[in-house]
Amino acid sequence: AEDGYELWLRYRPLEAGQQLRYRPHLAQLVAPASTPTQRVAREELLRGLGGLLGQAPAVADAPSAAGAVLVGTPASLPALAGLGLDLEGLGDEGYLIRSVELDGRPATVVAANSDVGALYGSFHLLRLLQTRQPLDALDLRQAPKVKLRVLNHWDDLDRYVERGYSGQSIWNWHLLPDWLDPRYTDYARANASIGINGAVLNNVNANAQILTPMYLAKVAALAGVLRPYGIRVYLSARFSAPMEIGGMDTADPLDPAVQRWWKDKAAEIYARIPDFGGFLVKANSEGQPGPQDFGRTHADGANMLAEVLAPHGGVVMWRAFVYSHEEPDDRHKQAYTEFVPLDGSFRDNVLVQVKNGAIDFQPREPFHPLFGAMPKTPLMMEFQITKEYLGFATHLVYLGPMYEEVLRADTHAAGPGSTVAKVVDGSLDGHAISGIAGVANIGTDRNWSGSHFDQANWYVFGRLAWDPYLDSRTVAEEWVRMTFSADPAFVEPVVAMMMGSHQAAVDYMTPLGLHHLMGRGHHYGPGPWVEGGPRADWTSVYYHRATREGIGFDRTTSGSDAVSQYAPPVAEVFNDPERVPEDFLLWFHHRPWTSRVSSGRSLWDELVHRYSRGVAQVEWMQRTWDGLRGHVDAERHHQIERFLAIQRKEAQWWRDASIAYFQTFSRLPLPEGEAPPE
Ligand code: GCW
Repeated sequence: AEDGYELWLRYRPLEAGQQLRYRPHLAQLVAPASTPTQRVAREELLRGLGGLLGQAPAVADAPSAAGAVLVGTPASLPALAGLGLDLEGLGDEGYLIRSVELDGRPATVVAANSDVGALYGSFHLLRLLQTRQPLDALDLRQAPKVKLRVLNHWDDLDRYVERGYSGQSIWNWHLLPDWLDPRYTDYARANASIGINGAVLNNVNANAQILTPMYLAKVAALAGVLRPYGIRVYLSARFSAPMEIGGMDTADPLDPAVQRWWKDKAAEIYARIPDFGGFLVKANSEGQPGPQDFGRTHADGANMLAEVLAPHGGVVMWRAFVYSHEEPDDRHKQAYTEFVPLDGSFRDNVLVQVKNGAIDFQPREPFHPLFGAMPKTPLMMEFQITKEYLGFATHLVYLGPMYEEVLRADTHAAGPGSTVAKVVDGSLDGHAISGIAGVANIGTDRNWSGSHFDQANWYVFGRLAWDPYLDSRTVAEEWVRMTFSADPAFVEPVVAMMMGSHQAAVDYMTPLGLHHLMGRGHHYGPGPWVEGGPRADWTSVYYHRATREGIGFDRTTSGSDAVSQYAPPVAEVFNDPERVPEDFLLWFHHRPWTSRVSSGRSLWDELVHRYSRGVAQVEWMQRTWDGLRGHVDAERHHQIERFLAIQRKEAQWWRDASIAYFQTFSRLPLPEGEAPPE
């Protein structure tokens, strides 16, 4: 059934003409299979090529025919050694794919320095076919630009997924370690196909039980499934674990007994999982325990854990998403205020993991002011793949353009061109480690992500983690071709739907830099009126601050002064209502309803216009998708059509509710041609 289970690895037969074109290049497969990783690479190629070409290539130990494909390392496949391939610079995860001549016969090589590099190259070769690229004169070199490319599962041990909209946790703790669900293998294949090399298995709001022997046995079993695919396992560590499962009465990071407890725990973990990746920690945020409970700093806490992991090669990913809802200062400023003074005091196996924006995965946020502000510390990017604030799994919202916008933003930290991508990949400040994390949107739903199009967000996350300079449109095209159809009459409109979908959601939810207007708690529908009353960190009525005169949160130098956390050239622009990008106008400024914006409209009219534009864009997506019936199987077409209908209904809900609410402040009429909310 076309239920989406196979993701972008469907490997359905190509068009007959394509098969004819490709077969001569893929007649014979020479891929050693003496290690687990080599075996999975060979299996994937046989499965993929067999599916795409209608018949798998013949397997041989050495090339003996035209059209051989050689996959391996110079060590695993001696035939590669004599070809003068330049494997330097590919590191231990990169690969090259090249068309060569062997004894006068055309052949293709997929070569790497390591088995996992060859596995990544195998997936790339398959992608070339899936996207119908020519195989005649290949000369591709790829190496990941970021070292740690990690999914963060917010999965609890009872299989509830915090902010998960695609069923339960795929980790069946009850049946582990004895039953290894085949889904784990398919999960690993999907991740390896896009270069993801780490998975934090449990929620950052961590349960200390995961560190007990019973659970560690289960974690070790999962690590065994993921290992051949180059994926390391990490765990979220609860800072107070020594108290909860260690019987101690403190978790003070400077207490020698606490340090010894963690040292033993690390040894215990590495005895079971020799390639364990390390710990992810959410500390002193939203009520979680942390070093500050004992009068210590984030650096004290992170360094204590880093110290016990270092001898085993592990890292600490310490989250900077720290704020207190009791703190009356602008929440935008809290992480920066706490972390910048600690720059330079972290051990070198600590990464500080920073959300893309300073509030919380809003539909659109300016880049987090910490990027560029901690040059002595490797900063990991934390993106959210699950769409907590973007319509869950129901709304079609492709996150590629949003990720790209943040990665390309210029921090000006070391002069112009100091993009967030350069901070994150370590190139700006010369860091040896670097990382990108994505909060997973994966669950037990047949289609993994809750909707077909949300698979694209998993995909684009992985592709951008590998290369943060890729453009999201190219990635969307790839994904559409692999997942649905390569027919240009289909690809073009569907990519257009995807590329416009993020702006559409911003328009019908939180236009012009508004943010956190969602219903409190669930974060799904509109709730700018804030049920349950104000909260200190929202500094009164949420962040929109609507009044009779105007709307928006004043973060300028005369307001909360969050702008001053950015480098001067950026701060200057954000501080100026005439120069700030209009998409962030009300993020940084409180503006009169009657002030003019660049379209020539008043702010009020522009707000209404953008809400309506968002709804219209969803209607356009519906019409476009309706017109594509027949290009894709009825099963997936139907579900997407119904989901778009839900999105249309809810975009209207967002628009009407928001406009009606804001109108109680502005008391202005709707502009000409705009229907009033029903
Ligand atoms: O986005 C918010 C979520 C919480 C989450 C928290 C965090 C895991 O609403 O559910 O907790 O951020 O990132 O720590």
